[in-house]
Amino acid sequence: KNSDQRKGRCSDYKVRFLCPIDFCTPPPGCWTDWFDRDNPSGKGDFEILRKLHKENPGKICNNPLQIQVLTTGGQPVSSTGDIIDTSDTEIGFICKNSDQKKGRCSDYKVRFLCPTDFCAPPPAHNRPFQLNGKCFTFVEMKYLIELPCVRNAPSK
Ligand SMILES: [Ca+2]
Repeated sequence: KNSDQRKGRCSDYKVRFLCPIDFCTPPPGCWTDWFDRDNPSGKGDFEILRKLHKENPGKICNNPLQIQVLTTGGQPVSSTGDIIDTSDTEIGFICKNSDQKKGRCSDYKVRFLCPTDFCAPPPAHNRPFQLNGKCFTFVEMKYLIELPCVRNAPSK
């Protein structure tokens, strides 16, 4: 406040903030769906990658790059005050009820960032399309190039 200063005026300041890693430019890849396989009713909330793999074949890559965890209500882990046992891309996520002062973990969901070779094919605007009998596609979402037209299998 200017009124707090002996010289009657503050200097002009600027600020910046350190953000969590998932705010920063992520490595190339794609996020899986959210998974919530367990509830904290037993020993805790166990969102174990090995079990998620078994229960959701083909839905999670074998070598995730990042894990993201939220409560099932969409709140960040830091908002719950829970002590987290494990949260990584090898084991997955573990919150043990016995670690909590209140005796019980919140219910969490997890998702994983997978490398691009696991991700879905490019979106529709990258697929070839026909115009006036010629075939084109966009490259790098910028350049329009002509392709030899490939005939689809004849319909019956
Ligand atoms: Ca859960």
